[in-house]
Amino acid sequence: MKTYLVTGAAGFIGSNYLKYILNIHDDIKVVVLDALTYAGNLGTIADDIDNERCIFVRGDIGDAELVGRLFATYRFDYVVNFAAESHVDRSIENPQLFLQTNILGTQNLLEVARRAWTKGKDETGYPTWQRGVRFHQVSTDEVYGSLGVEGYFTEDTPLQPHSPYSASKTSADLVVMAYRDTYKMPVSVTRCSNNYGPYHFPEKLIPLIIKNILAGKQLPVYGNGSNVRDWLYVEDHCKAIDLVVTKGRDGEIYNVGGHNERTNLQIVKLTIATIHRLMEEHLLYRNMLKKQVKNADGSISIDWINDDLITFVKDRLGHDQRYAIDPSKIKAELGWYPETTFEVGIVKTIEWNLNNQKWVEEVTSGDYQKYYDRMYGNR
Ligand code: NAD
Ligand code: TDX
Repeated sequence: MKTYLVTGAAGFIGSNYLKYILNIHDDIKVVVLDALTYAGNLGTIADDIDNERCIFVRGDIGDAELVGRLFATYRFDYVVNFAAESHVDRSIENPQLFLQTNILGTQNLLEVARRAWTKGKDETGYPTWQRGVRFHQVSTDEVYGSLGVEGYFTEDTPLQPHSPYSASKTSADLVVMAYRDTYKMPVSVTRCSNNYGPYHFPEKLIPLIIKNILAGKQLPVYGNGSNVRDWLYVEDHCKAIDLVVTKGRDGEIYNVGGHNERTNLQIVKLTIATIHRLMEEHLLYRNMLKKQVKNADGSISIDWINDDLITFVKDRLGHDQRYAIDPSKIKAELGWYPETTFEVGIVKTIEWNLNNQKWVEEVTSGDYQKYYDRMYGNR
């Protein structure tokens, strides 16, 4: 049986990963460590935690005493580090928090793991490591900077981050690789493109657009909407991380990408058109619209769901123009490929949002913080 420390699993990708591994592996035990920042929602994983297979601990990845105690109690085989400040726009407003969490928090996890997993030294002075352990860092394609109209990021592309967020993630990657090179620590890193899917916090483009369309609000597109992102359905990302953690080679970096490049304007227009089509096809969904406009005959109008909702707003500072991943390495070594096409993934994502509007409202209203107090008091 393998024991995991999964950090940041009350957030978007971490919660999807937690559900994924609990579903596909029978013989694992997971401890979730999450600080429950504005982006962490305990309600998302309420059905998965507090049982013999999965335990939730509220805390900071930068807390050496706490992480040390967890290692001593649970003797982890794997650390999978999702915990981070993840929003580029927020990093422009408050860079320091990103450096604190993303760099120093990661280093703290590495250091506690190093102390717990090493026994002695070999004849050359390098530490000897407990067998079968692995520190996995969840990283991002943003570490590579920005592409022009052509080309792809490979694992060998030089690191050239631009935002405080991507600079902090790059620094964390470098610290992980420093532990590999200096101590021969068994580590792995995945660098992934933009994810979308269930439990995506509606400050990010796709869930924000869906939320605003359902409410009949304007859709803010930065600049002229020509920036390109490579969108990946979150479950495909979770599958890639699981493969790398369990079967990937020690010390390796793997790029994970959707082969799905779109401009932001294309994404917004496709989301509008898809919601319009779903509304046309399902009366049930029309009834779920927050903005209700009636036709003369009393039926619900959806004519207003069109591109006129788009509004071009001031561009993001230092806005990277294009990201695109070459995932050949993970395909060749581990057989991974993005299984969910964007056309299928966006319908799943919209339907999930329609069916989980209470979740969306709770995470944006801050009510979810009350959930923790209700569930756990001041533990
Ligand atoms: P998220 O913002 O939805 O979730 C982050 C989680 O980390 C939250 O639950 C939050 O409470 C927790 N957290 C924050 N600071 C913490 C701390 N100091 N200690 C413990 N927990 C803390 O993020 P996400 O979108 O799920 O991203 C997860 C990881 O994947 C991040 O490392 C991010 O850089 C990376 N990533 C994200 C994307 C994407 O498209 N969202 C793409 C590539 C890589
Ligand atoms: O309202 C918006 N309007 C808009 O045009 C928002 C929120 C975003 N955008 C643009 C900016 C980007 O070009 O859409 C694109 C996507 O923006 P985000 O959803 O904020 O994602 P991005 O900045 O690309 O970063 C995401 O992918 C890489 C994640 O948030 C990161 O954590 C991950 O590392």
